[in-house]
Amino acid sequence: MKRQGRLDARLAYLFVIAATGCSSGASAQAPTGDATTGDDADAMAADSSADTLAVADATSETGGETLADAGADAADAHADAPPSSDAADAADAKEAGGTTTELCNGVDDDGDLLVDEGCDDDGDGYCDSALGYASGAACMPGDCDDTNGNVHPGSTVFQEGVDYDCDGTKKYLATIVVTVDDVITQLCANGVDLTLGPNASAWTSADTHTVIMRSGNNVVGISGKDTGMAITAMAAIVTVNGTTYETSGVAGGRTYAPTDPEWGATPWRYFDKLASDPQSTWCDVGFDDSTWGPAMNASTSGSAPFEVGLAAPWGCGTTLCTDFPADKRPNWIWDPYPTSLQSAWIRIKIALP
Ligand SMILES: [Ca+2]
Ligand SMILES: [Ca+2]
Ligand SMILES: [Ca+2]
Ligand SMILES: [Ca+2]
Repeated sequence: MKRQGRLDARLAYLFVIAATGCSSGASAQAPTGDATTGDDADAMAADSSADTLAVADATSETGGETLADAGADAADAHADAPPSSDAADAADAKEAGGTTTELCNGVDDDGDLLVDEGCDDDGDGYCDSALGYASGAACMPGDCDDTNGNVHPGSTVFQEGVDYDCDGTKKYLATIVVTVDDVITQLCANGVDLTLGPNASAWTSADTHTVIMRSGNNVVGISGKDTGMAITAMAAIVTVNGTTYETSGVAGGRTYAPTDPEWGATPWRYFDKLASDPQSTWCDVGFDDSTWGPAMNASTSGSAPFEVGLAAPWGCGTTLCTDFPADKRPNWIWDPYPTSLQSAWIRIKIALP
C-alpha cells in the first residue's frame, strides 16, 4: 500500500505540473492561432501595445483589421479601411459615427487620414465653396470654382461671362461709343461716373469707353448740353454680351404719354422735364425711370444725318462715321417734343444673364 501511495503521489505531482503548465511554453507559440483572449495572432504583447508583425489579427481585435497596426489598437473600437496604418487613432472618433463628408476645417472628417482633401485643388488659397467651411481651415472661404486659380473672392482677373470674383454675378465687358451735340457733361454706368474722353466736347468725334457689367440689370447714362442754349442731342452704341444697343427713338413732334404705344418702343429713356436735374441717383440701377419718356429720333439709323459728307450740325463730320462701327449707325435722339433744351439725360437699362 505504501508503494502504491508513493506512486499515486508522483502521478499527482506530474498532473499538477501538466495542469499548471509553464510560461516558457507560451513564448514558443507560433505567430498564428492566438489562443489567449485579448492577444494578437502575432504572439506578441496584448493589444494595448503596438503590433510589430504584419500578420492578420482578425480574431482578437474588435475592429477586425486585416492589416497589422502600427498604433495602439487597444483604443480602436472600429475598423479602419485597409491599408490604413491607423497611425492616428483620433480618426476612430469619426469612424464611430462622425461625418463622412470632408469639411474645410483643418480636421480629417472622413477618417481617410487626409486633412481637408479637396478644399483647395487649384491652390489659390480659397476653399471650395461646394464643401462645408469652418474655422481652422488653411484656406479662406468662398472659392466658387476650385478648378480655376484666377477665380476666387477678390479676383480682378477679368474673364468674359464668368463670375471670376465669386460675388454671384457673371461679368461682361461692355463697350460704349458716344457723342453729344454739343458736349458730354456726364457719362455713367451703374451709378459710377466714367472719365470723359478727349472728344467729350467735340460732337463730330465720338469717344469709346469700356466698363464691366454684371448679371442682372445694368444702366448706362448719358448727360449733355448744348453750348448754344438750344437743343441737345445724343448718339451712342452700347455693345455687351454679343448684343448691340444703338440709340433709337420714336417719331417726334408731340408729347407722349405712358399710355401711348410709343412710350415703350425704345429702351432708351429720355428725361424730358426741361432743364432741371433729374436726381442725383439717375444713373443708379435701381432708379425709377418710369416717368421718363421715349426719346425722339432726330435722324434714323442709316440715313441722314448719319451719312458721310452731310453738313453740320447733323452730319458725321470728319471722324464720327468712323468712330462708330461701319455697320452700325445709331440715331441721334433728343427730346420727344422739340423745345429748346439746354441739358438732357438719357439712360438705357440692360439685363444680362
Ligand atoms: Ca479626410
Ligand atoms: Ca476637414
Ligand atoms: Ca481654391
Ligand atoms: Ca479658384
